[in-house]
Amino acid sequence: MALDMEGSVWQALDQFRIELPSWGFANTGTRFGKFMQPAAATNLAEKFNDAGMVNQLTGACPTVALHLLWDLPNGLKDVAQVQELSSKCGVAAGSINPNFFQSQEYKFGALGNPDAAIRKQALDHLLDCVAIAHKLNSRDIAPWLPDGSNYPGTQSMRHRIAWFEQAFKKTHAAMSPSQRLLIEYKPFEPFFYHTDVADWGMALLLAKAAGPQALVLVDTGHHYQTQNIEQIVAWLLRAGMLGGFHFNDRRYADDDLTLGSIDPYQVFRIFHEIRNYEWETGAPVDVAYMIDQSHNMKGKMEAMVQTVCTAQEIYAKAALVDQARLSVLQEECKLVEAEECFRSAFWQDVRPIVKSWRRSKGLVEDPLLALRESGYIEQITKERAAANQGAVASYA
Ligand code: PSV
Ligand code: MN
Repeated sequence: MALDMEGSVWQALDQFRIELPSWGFANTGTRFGKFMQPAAATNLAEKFNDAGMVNQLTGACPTVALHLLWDLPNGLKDVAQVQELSSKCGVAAGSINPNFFQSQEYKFGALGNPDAAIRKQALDHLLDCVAIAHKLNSRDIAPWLPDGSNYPGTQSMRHRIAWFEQAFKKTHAAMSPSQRLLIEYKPFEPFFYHTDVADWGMALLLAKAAGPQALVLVDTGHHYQTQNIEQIVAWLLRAGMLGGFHFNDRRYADDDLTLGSIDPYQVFRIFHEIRNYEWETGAPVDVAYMIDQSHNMKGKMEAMVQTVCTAQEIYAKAALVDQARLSVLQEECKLVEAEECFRSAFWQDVRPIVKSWRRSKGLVEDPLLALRESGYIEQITKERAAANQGAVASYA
């Protein structure tokens, strides 16, 4: 490989940032229940503490995503507490995620509910998120719309599209020029016949209807088996409509497993698509990399640190693709050479170089080991065990 490997990796890692999800530190799990962990965060202060620790260990996570009802149950009134925690823990508030799936009113939809009063309630919630994001200096508002139906013929899919367009236009009008609306899609769950924003095409059209600051959010777990996610990424890049990612891994559906645990090559292919676009255009792509995982089996802190390290390692591999050579090989349709050029970057063991980058930044060389040796997990286990004992594990 002719590239300056260390230089390429260091440069790539210097600019790589990934956002932590507040909910990944709490006792979340599956629809069927959760295995309670005594060290899980039980309130916002603990979530910020944990996020601060992950950032301290990895140096790559300056922001934490907030889920509105879970983290700021009193809306704007909770902003001061978030600001205080941010400065105490050294992590800023990141994307603001509205919640359209918890309230009983949303049985027939939130922004797409046939009842105008419920649509208004949902829109008011989204507008609150814009105002909260503004106060917190958060750039991205990231709505995921669970709206859908379970039985054919029971809803007008077209009417609901119009309601979504109206709501997003109003939301866009309320945003400041620096804010972005990232529209996330998902094929199914909680509804199983139709989901209003089921794929990237629907999210793209809604974003276009909303206005220029609306973009698409790709959650890697929200695709059908064998779907070519990097191709979706390529199209969104081409259209200038890629806003960000929710990273996780999946085997069957939206499994929320740790990034790269099932298919690291998939993550590499996504990162490559972005880096290839940057190489070709000479301009950095402004996409938000965010984690969206629920750790039911692994320890919350270990899973998060492992995820960040994996993201850094796979991003570093993608930085090793010899773009100039690959481009020539593609032009000449040299299939095996092109594939080997591409894959040889993936096969590289970048871990020693990632370690040397960490050393150069004054960070710990091995964040997982440092976490284990820090005593942090023992400490939070002691502090939080009692509060976690009373938590509800079952869904029924
Ligand atoms: C829905 O499955 C989703 O991916 C959305 O991003 C939610 O905000 C998040 O999960 C909650 O974990
Ligand atoms: Mn998501």
